[in-house]
Amino acid sequence: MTRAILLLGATFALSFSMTAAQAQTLKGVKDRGSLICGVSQGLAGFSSPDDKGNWTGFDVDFCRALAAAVLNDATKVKFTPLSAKDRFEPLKTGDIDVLSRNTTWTLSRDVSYGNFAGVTYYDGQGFLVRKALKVNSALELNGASICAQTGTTTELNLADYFRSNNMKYEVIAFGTADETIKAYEAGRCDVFTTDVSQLYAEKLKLSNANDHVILPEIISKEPLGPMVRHGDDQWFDVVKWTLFVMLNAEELGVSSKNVDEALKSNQPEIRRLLGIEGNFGEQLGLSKDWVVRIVKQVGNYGEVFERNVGTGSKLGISRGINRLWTKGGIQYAPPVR
Ligand SMILES: N[C@@H](CCC(=O)N[C@@H](CS)C(=O)NCC(=O)O)C(=O)O
Repeated sequence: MTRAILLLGATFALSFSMTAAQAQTLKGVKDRGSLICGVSQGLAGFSSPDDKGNWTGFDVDFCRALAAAVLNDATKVKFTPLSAKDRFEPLKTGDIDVLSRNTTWTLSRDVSYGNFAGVTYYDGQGFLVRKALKVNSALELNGASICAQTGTTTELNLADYFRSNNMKYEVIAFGTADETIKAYEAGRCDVFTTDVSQLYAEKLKLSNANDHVILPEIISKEPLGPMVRHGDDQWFDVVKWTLFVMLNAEELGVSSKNVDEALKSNQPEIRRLLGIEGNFGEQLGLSKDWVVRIVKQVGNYGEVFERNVGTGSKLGISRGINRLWTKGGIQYAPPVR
């Protein structure tokens, strides 16, 4: 009897300390004074370093928004470049606080590697070919050789698409985006395939980008979003709501340019979003003005999209389905209440 109680107590203590140890990411980031963010090894518009090691991009800005929210300083981020294949392990081991690396939300990743905090970019897989190949549709690719990257959903979708259309293909897979696009440019394969946003990014590396064309077919759903470790709900909430408030800020017309003006607004939704009313920041373990910090230092969702990948950027991608639900798109965030 006594032994059973002792055993029960020990089990309880162990499971309690494990929960406590796992639910420490927010505290860890605050104590460290910086956020460790897993990104790609270099993908224009999403996460790429310049010669001086300054990172920019859509996924980078999401990490900067998190740092603005938690540390009141968007520059306090250490970026860890990760290949597609090796991106999940550092999240599990605690080497990174968040994975913000054009990662598709799938069932098996959600179960095996961590929680997806939302969808920052709704994407889909496409194909890039040389115009000289005189192909107008992916359905004309029977027998093609195709360059793709290892450890991605890309490889899996490719197999599905060719099988369901009774077509043959040969895949040539590489470990990095650079190797893959270089192999395509060198003529080692007829086709380059990845998420369409990444086709736009990688196309910039080709010496004669105009000699290549993106085919019209989108063969998969690639909802891209940031990931956190399993078992830390507090941090999961912080990351999730950082995305939601960036979307809500855009929806309510609050941007980096007018946020000071918006602080004087008498619109209840804006007042709650900006922490003038309620204690929403505090509920997350942050400060009252956490959203003001994000919007001032990084911008709302629309500003981040346009700056990094939008029609005015080098990539020149139109918002498409990533428009807000109020503008005909599918980006929709729950309310701050
Ligand atoms: N969204 C897909 C593909 C992600 C992916 O890794 N794409 C490559 C193709 S361009 C990439 O980003 N490479 C950059 C790198 O390896 O650093 C996934 O989650 O599996």
